[in-house]
Amino acid sequence: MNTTPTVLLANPRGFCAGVDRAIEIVERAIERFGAPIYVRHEIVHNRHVVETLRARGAIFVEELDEVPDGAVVVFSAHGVAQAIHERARARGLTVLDATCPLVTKVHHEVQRLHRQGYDIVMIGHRGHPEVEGTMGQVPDRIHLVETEEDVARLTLDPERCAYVTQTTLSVDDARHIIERLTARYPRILGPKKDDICYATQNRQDAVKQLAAQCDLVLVIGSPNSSNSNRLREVAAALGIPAHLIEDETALTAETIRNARRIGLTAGASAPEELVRRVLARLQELGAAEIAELPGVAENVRFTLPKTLTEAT
Ligand code: 0CM
Ligand code: SF4
Repeated sequence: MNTTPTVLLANPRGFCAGVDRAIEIVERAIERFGAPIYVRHEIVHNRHVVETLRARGAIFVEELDEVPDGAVVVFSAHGVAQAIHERARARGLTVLDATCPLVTKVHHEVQRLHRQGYDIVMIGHRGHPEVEGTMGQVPDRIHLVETEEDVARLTLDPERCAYVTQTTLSVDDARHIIERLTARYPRILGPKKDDICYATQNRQDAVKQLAAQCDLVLVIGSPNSSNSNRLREVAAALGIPAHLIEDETALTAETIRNARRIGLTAGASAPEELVRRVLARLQELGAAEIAELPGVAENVRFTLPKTLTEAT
């Protein structure tokens, strides 16, 4: 089949307010304190973002023990357990907390529920740093649920239980798990709907619209980015072939063979610069028209930590 594919861009896509803030914290910390600045865990789950900041003087580590005494350390957007805050304090490290305020909000909720004696369910993905950070807000009585099947294995106090969620879950998967939970524990407390953030919700809505009009969907994002993986899954669940790609180098003529309408979106941690590079590559491979879908405007902005905004 000889076709000239067109490209449709999802809207919104790419950076969210929490990612903007986290990157700015690292950039400003380097300006204010000088390199090197230590960052515990990838500031956001994107290889390009990490490499760019590394070139400017950020040193990425997985454990606080790797941060030397007297250094400045930034905590990633995904948040950290209380034990890590305490260890940093005990060592006298200068901490800049880049945890997304929407993740911090869930941390506070978990602490409050624990103080009030609730058994807490955390709906999320095992091993993800946000899940470790949120569950690590309290010493006990918090249980991870990853799937609908996990709900059957819970033994909660039916009169005093509550749930919170990871911020980057699939909206549809989370709803199904919450339905199971409320069927088993009718008195369970929870947020109005879930703790999925506005950016995750909007990007999933946008990729659904996109997939409905395309025969191939490309999602720009790194393999460890939860929200980016969910975008690919949402498109695939609608029966549209969908690929998660790090950047334009993943694309060959084979990837887009027979596609007439290619949908393109980007996870919350993927820079718009990569969207431009992928578009340029698609044009090299023969794509013609490029159009952007209409979408909701996002006006969310978060303030920076005071240490970085106060005059020296
Ligand atoms: O949580 P996730 O893996 O999607 O993280 P990310 O760094 O890709 O996206 C932004 C965030 C947060 C918290
Ligand atoms: Fe915050 Fe949502 Fe962005 Fe994560 S994806 S950093 S929770 S706004």
